[in-house]
Amino acid sequence: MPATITAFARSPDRGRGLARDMRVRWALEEVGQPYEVRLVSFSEMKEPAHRALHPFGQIPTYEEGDLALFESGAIVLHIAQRHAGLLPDDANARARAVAWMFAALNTVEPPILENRFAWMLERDQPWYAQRQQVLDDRVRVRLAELSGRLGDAQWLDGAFSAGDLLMVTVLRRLGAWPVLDEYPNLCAYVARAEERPAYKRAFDDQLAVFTTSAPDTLTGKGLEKNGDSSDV
Ligand code: GTB
Repeated sequence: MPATITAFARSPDRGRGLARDMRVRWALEEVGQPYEVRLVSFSEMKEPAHRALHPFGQIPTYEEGDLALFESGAIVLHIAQRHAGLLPDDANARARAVAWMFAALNTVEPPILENRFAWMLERDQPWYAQRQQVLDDRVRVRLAELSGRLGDAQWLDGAFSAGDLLMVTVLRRLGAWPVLDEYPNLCAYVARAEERPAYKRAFDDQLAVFTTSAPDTLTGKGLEKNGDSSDV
């Protein structure tokens, strides 16, 4: 039986691959595992049936036989541990790849999300300009550090790994803010990842959900108009 994941029935990002099911789809494509997708609405996510899978009432979830998982990082790690292609065989290299997974989610993603949340939810506030400076600086510090570490390499530590997969999804959360342009090697890193056939398949599949779903009342501002202010 293929694994089943959950994704937004109507993603607020309009299929730009920013919702976290994209990480799981991409990982499954990288390791060549088939999967099924159960689409859930915002209200269904908060129902007991979904909360039994995900205590916080979110997507993505992952079901495989008796196993039910939540948290995109844990799901990607599980896939990478079960199937070849996302973690090196060498024990030390494997440990370093896992360190990059944690770095993506614990060190690089938080300042990016804080910045993007503030822009989305607080940019009309009189104090926003001052706060924005601090938040922008925090992101630039991390990007500069990451850029310095990546240097001229293709990937963060040798071959492409689950660490790169998560890092690229995190960097893509910068969205329309062109700050990444200040770090040409990071731009090239993201572009290189987006060229991977597995990435393209995952992206196309999540985009197809949006393009084939019925129009709704979303506005150009996105999540805050759609009842999902908990995370973007
Ligand atoms: N830490 C968890 C994980 O990594 O799995 C976080 C999961 C999470 O935030 N899920 C979001 C969700 O279910 C969707 S991905 N939100 C609904 C809710 O909380 O009620 C976050 C997301 C949403 C939208 C965009 N976007 O529009 O660009 C990007 C990312």
